[in-house]
Amino acid sequence: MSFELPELAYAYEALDPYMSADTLHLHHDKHHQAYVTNLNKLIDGTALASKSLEEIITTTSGSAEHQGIFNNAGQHWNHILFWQCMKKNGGGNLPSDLEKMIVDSFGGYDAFKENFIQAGITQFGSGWAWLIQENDGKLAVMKIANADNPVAHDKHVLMGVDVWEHSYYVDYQNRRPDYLKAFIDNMIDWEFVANRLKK
Ligand code: MN3
Repeated sequence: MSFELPELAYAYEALDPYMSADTLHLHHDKHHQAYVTNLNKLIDGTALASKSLEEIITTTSGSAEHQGIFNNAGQHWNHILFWQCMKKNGGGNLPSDLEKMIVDSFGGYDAFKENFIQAGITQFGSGWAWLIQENDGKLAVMKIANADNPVAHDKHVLMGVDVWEHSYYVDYQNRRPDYLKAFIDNMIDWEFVANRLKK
């Protein structure tokens, strides 16, 4: 089986001005495509070629020999979710079940937002910030470096944001905090996030 780049569910202009069409073309069509192309090349003819993306990630996690496969598979998974977390006219009110869980877990929506933005800011270099649901049902924020992936840590992700420079430099230059704030306030598809809650 070979992996394919999924099309975006929205137009390249849909997130403008918070994430420009230029950024989406570069990030989706070039960067994400490169992860998919590299992954397919690296697993071709190996036992991994018949595995699911999640199986490839968990199988290759921590293996120095399979670092390249892990990186490209992890980034393919991360980006698939990232694109789904956003929509045109995103942000705004949260579905009530998700809002209640955020208040219960963080003390309030503002505290969650501060916590999530700080995770994104303090991820040194490249990486990701995630909102996850722990096994006890509570929500938490986690950050991971580079191409690491929440599946490899057995974490259930609700949503996440790419803080590699390719995700924001065209639109925000070095202002990563502004990008993170715009992601939360203007880009997140909260219905999609709420639908990922484990009941
Ligand atoms: Mn990226």
